[in-house]
Amino acid sequence: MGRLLLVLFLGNVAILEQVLAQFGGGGFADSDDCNFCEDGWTGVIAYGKCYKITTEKMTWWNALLECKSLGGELATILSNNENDYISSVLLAPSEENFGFWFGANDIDNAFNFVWPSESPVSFTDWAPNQPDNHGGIEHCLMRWKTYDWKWNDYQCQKQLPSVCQKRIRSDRNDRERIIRCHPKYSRLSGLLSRG
Ligand SMILES: [Ca+2]
Repeated sequence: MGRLLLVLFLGNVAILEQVLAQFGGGGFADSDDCNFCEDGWTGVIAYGKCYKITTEKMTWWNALLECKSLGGELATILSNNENDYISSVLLAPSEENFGFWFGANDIDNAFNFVWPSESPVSFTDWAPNQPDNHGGIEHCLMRWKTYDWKWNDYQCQKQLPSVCQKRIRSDRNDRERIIRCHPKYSRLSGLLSRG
């Protein structure tokens, strides 16, 4: 039931726009039970994800492996809201990095970008004149500080920091946990109770 409720909860976009609450940061009740993400990961329940910046610079291939070694995957970006959240909250504080790796690539078929799961990339936010496969050797997605963190296809062997993701931890008590941990969202209880 809890999982069903969470699915219903995650499915109501209009309400979810109001609950872009960060987990793992300030404003979260000081209880282990309220940690939807592991230490060092920042979560957004609306996207069902926890994110982690991997500051060590590495190739896209190694970033893919690094995220897997952390129990996650190189991050996907599935909507404009998620795109904005990542740039404004996760990337904006970066002063020294001009780009971050994400999971999309067109290694198999130029200009046909897919996520690591092989699912096609639907939402995009390319920088002007991108993707351009410059020199015929740009096949991995980076978000580019130069262009307000818009997207650029880039050489996979370049060394960049990256963003990993995991699913948020969920269980049958999600509804109660969400309301308890974020009392200001208690108005959601009516919606959540429909399940
Ligand atoms: Ca490019």
